[in-house]
Amino acid sequence: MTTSILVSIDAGVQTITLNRPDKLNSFNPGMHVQLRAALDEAAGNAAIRCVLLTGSGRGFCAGQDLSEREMKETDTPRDLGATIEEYYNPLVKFMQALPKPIVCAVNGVAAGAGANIALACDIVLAAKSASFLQAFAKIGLVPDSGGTYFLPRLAGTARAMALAMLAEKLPAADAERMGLIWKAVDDDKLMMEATAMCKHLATQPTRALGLMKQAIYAAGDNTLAGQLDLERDLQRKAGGSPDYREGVSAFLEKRKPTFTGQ
Ligand code: T3D
Repeated sequence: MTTSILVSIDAGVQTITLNRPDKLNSFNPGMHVQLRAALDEAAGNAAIRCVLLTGSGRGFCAGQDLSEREMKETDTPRDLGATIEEYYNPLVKFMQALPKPIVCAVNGVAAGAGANIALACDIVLAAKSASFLQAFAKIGLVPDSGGTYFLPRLAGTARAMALAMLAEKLPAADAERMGLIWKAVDDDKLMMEATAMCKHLATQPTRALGLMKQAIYAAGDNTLAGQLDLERDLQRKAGGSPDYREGVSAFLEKRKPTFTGQ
């Protein structure tokens, strides 16, 4: 059986590769289910301390598989809200709530929901030849999978609006310049850099990294006072962790800390 998702685990890093290259790794229900199962494993397995998401072949992900959306004029329109509710929204929510870092290595075009799922990752690296495309306007849809949330927050309303309405390919270097992603890197360095970053993250205080996600993602919706309260509460949790104890001991003993992720 061909699998839509390839999964491997090494040195605390779970690598998830979207694997429908003939369709630019676009989503069908099987790929959704397999991706979710891999992320469930990341959540439940303490040995996984970082997730790396990438795509096989020349694309990262072209969003929804449109070959499953062909319609005759007489067909009753499909309820797209139902697929969003069943698959895309739970995926984005789960990724953001996962208390471990998710790094995305965008190896080629990221279009439609594929672009926004990349933006939902915590740190995004992209090959210089990769691009981001809010393809929705081309087919009469609106950005989903968090696009209308992430784009204005990351790049500002003016850019979000033009990216959504014009549906032009945004090269990776421009995405970096606009602050949509962390870094555009040479194509032949992408996987090396992404893997090295993930291996490093997998040695870091995982619990604290998870709490950082919680704080930073809450910031967009909080007042300063609310955010300060949240930071106090999260610092209380981090301060009770074995990794905090280890970090302070290592500093005082002038040695490298060995974090367990607890
Ligand atoms: O429906 C719901 O449940 C609601 C949820 C919606 C979420 C969404 O993501 S809606 C947006 C869907 N995605 C798109 O509209 C993007 C469609 N694809 C493209 O615009 C282009 O393929 C790209 C700009 C991404 C890449 O262009 P290019 O020229 O590099 O490649 P290509 O030749 O167009 O594509 C290569 C192959 O992949 C091709 O197949 P072929 O002709 O070689 O057999 C193409 O049909 C296939 N492919 C690309 N994207 C999709 C796809 N097949 C199915 N679905 C796709 N989304």
